[in-house]
Amino acid sequence: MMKIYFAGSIRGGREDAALYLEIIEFLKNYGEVLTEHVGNPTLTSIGDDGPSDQFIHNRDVDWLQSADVLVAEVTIVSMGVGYEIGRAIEAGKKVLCLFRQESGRSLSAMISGCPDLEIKKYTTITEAQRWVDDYFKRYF
Ligand code: 6K6
Repeated sequence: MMKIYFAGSIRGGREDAALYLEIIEFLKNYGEVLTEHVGNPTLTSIGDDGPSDQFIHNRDVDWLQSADVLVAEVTIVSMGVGYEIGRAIEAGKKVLCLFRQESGRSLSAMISGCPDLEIKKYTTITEAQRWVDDYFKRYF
């Protein structure tokens, strides 16, 4: 079964957490999602009651290395998501970035200017699902 690493902001801000959950649920149609916690609505951006940061980092990098594909929701700016994208690309993983157009934000040039990933802009969750479906049909 395909392994999917979903990335979304945690300490960068949890405003889109409900959206992450919907994307994760949809991704489960295509494989195993290694990072379900990213969509957990009770997870706040404070997060000082879990494992150590070193544990989180090492575990997440291991998961990323075992994944076939990284799907990242990149609307909310997150250092962790940016870092995961960079490491996934270096490891030769497929990377799909989803960006919410109506946010009024503009993506970092280090993401929008990267030739090794695909960025899809969307407004509704249905549109995001269509991009995911299109991507997985093309590559897997
Ligand atoms: C920390 C804060 C709140 O909850 C926690 C527990 N932390 C994490 N658990 C699992 N993955 C994490 C955690 N913190 C960051 N990540 C990874 O980095 C996830 O895979 C996300 O895609 C990304 C979010 O990074 P930040 O910089 O927005 O936290």
